[in-house]
Amino acid sequence: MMAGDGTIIDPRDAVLGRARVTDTPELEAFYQDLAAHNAGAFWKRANAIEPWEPETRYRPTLWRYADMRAMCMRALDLVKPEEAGRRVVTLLNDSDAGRENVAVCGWLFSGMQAMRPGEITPAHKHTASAHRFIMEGKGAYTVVDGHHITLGANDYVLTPGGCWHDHGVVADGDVSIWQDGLDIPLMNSLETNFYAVYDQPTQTAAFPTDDLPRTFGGAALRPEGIAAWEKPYSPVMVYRWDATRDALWNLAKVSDGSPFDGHMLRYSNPLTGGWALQTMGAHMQMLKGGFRGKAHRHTGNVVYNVAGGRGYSIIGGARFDWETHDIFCVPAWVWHEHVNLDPDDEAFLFSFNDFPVMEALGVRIEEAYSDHGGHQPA
Ligand code: 1HN
Repeated sequence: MMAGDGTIIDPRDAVLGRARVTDTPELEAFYQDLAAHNAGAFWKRANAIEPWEPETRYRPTLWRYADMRAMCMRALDLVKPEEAGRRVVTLLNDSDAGRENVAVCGWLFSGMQAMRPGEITPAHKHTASAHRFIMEGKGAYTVVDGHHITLGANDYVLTPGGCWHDHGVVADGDVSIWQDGLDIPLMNSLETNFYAVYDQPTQTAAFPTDDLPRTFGGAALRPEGIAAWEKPYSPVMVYRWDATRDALWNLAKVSDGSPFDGHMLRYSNPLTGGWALQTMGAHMQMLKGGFRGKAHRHTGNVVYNVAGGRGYSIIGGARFDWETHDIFCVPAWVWHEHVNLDPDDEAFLFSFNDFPVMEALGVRIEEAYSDHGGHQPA
């Protein structure tokens, strides 16, 4: 329903407890006087700022790898990483909010970073946390607070907020493309983002190569006799694809998984079982051949990267077909369900999210879709 002044009226607002004031000439004059005093009548805006349920300003959006890979290749020719700082093609949510906030979805930033063999991105740090999913390439590495970490396709790697980091690809490697995820929109909304550049172009490794994943990456095996890890993020730093896939296969041998997500593993901090970073979480999920998930919705935003396979997701009632390395997002409180189109082979979906923020604030809420046998009308 539309009021005379163009505001949307929800019929549910015609109840005691909701704002339903009829404006009069005296009230209009009052509103003008309030405005002149940097004040307003709460009841004019109460229903808009207290929606009955979350109303996202973001839209489900899909980026095809075939297109975006070509854009990365063009960026390779057009700018040097030293000039660009980071040669990143930003993924902008298809909404005014996405373009304004430079957000892929909600509190999350994402981009695709491309690097040639022999290139480096200069060392820097920021309050915002980053994590990355390696889409293709050989010989890529990152250095995080002096820890040199080698990277391969489908690995997931952390750059926690406040850590110095620089990246590169070794001279005899391949062009590497990875997806970056950052909590930049959150940090900027909280007005907490600081940035600094390192006094050298790159860090000198201060520890043996891959020391953190080799020390802490033993799944249930926890090292004794070494200094306690006091930091608020996971010490594993990089989660290898082979181990992740094997863990999913093992899980599928003994469990049916979730009706919504199939078999799904959290990239966790092994010391706490919680999320690897304080502000962003990540998962790898496996949809078995022919899997057809049920629909649900939840608070928090999720950005997916198809690690392998072919299928589609119905998000807010619209179908998005995907294949390997396509990226798509599910905004907060939007119904979604996933389907693997291959009857025989698994599909793998990497995803990252802002669930740790939702949990820390006590607002992680989920609901299953109950109509039509749990599926959105197509
Ligand atoms: C950043 O530090 C990197 O270090 C990539 O690779 C993308 C996007 C926004 C802000 C910082 C990187 C980024 C970023």
